Amino acid sequence: MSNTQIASAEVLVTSPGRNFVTLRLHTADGVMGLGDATVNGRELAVVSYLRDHLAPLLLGRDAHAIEDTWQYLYRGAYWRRGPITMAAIAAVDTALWDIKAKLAGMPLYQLLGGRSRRGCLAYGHASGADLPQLFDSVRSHLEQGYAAIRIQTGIPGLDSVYGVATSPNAGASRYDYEPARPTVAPVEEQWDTRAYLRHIPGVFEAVRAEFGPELPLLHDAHHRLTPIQAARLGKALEPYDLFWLEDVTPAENTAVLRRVREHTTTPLAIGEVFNTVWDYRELFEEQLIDYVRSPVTHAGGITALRRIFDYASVYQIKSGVHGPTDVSPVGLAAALHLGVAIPNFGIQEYMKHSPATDEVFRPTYTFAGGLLAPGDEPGLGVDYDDEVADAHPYSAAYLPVNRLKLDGSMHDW
Ligand code: EZ4
Ligand code: CO
Repeated sequence: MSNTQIASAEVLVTSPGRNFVTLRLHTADGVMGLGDATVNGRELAVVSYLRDHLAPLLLGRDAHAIEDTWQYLYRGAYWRRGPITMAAIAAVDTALWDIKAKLAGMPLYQLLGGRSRRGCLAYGHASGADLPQLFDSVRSHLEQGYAAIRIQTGIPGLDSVYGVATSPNAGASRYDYEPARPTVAPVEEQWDTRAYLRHIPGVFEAVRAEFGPELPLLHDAHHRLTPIQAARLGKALEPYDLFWLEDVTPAENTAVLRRVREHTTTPLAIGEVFNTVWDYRELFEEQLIDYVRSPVTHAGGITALRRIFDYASVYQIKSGVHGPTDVSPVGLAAALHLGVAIPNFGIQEYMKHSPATDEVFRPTYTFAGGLLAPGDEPGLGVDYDDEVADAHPYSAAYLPVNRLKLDGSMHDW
């Protein structure tokens, strides 16, 4: 009998261009598992939760008991849900699945039911301050092999807008590459909803005219609209056949999506800031959305996200997992193992990590023919190089905040 007791739990922080929080577990026999616990802009809160509160509880537990450990940490906290708690539980759960798959000698997707598809259709982020820059960015994504593309553009009258590269040729320092900035306080951006609503339909009309009807196109409204504004945008974009319109309204009040749904057949995606299946209950049962945005990292791990996807499948709702750079290669690998296995896979966001990040985590997933596929070695197929990681110490960074251009009021970013 091998000794599968958890013998060590280390909380690792590295910043190869951006911050990542990683949990590394070892069994007594030396089998290693990794979990991603990165919460963008609030990283050290999860470090403390894991290091001060969960790590001591894990030592001596059987690494095989994944479900029991999940329930122990979730019910045992008493304080349920919340991004910090659920990211910490996600890291433990993911690391335990990594260990179990290594002990089984199989890539993780085999334990999740086996392969259902060759790979996960991935979408990339094209952006431009104006149409010529946007078209260049779309072309460059097509050349890189993307078969689905998110479109974000500058808005006339606004200096900078979510998701748009400030300098399209700036490589790894591009704004759409990394929205968090290493500043002591959040950068303040300006917003004007009327200008945005006037501008966006024309952008999609131009993109369709240039690139044709076939290419799947997506757009992220990033929680900025009221229900009736969101309904208007969804309706205005119908002629351009979007794959989805994301986060049209702030995520707390999911019931407002009834109003949006009444007015438009543009598919809706939401959930990158959700933490649990409970956030989705009303959305699923009333069929108010088409895609689930939760990543493994922020929704309590593989155990919890798989349960969310199964529930979604009852309503023909599909996965559309969040894949920005702040979900680490560990979190992305976990999503890909789930993505190739589940019956209701939809699409996977793929923002690509920096070369420095991939040197730390050495992911074995591949991107070819528009599809992302998990590696075939036992476990998640991700590693952690301490020497490279330690050369990139934590550095405080924040996501921007938004103020209305009109009068400086705080708005949703
Ligand atoms: O703003 O990951 O769809 N992608 C997004 C991201 C989020 C960041 C927040 O950490 O909305 O760019
Ligand atoms: Co988003």
